[in-house]
Amino acid sequence: MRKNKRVRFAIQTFLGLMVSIAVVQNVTAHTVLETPQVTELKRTANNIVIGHGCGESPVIGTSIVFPDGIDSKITAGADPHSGALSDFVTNWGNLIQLLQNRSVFTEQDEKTDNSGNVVGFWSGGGRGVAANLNAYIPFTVSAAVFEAGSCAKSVRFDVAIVDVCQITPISGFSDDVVSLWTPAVGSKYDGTPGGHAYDSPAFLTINRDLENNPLPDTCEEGLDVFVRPSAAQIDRDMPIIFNGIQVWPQP
Ligand SMILES: [Cu+2]
Repeated sequence: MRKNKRVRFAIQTFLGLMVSIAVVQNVTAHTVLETPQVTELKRTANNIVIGHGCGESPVIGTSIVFPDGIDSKITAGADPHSGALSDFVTNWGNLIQLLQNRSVFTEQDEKTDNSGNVVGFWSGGGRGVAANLNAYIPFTVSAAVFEAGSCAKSVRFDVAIVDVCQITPISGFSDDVVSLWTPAVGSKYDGTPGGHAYDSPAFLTINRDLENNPLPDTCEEGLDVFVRPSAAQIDRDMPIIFNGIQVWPQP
């Protein structure tokens, strides 16, 4: 009798443990895009999905940078591509638009380059996102157009995202302070190998509309193209500027 009770207790404890492991796995999903694959020639609504806090700390802001396509690192198939992104996508630049939504954070704005093209956005302030919950930061991607004569069948952009849990200078970064969902390209926001989010950017893949914009006959399989932001661009565009003042990271 006693032994039976002990066995039952052990089984219950084990099941309880399994449930809590399952829950933990659920909430540790990385920060990603809600819709990582979109189709050429279509405007799409999307969300940055904040996956979890920095350890136990709530997220108080997030900063997002898309490759500008100007000094980005482009790979076509397995080969580095030294030409322009417009060899594959003719209208990249200003396809991203932030949608206003104060339900997660109280402040938000777009980031633009010298030509006024949107290269990213940020959102922050207010009570923040509880460490165990997810949150959506909505934005749209306007219709991309693939170069008709190119062999590109998809173009994947690395999206650099930093979830901020505590405002510090870059020298104060750690897994309890920020989650660095950035490509490791040598920027100040790379983080350290072995860090929780190291070299785990979010991805936005635009697939060619093969019906309306078929591959030229000479292309055979078609090419997958990859676009990573440069270190210089991430360093320039990642900081959050609010009313003309850099509020994160602390200068
Ligand atoms: Cu994670």
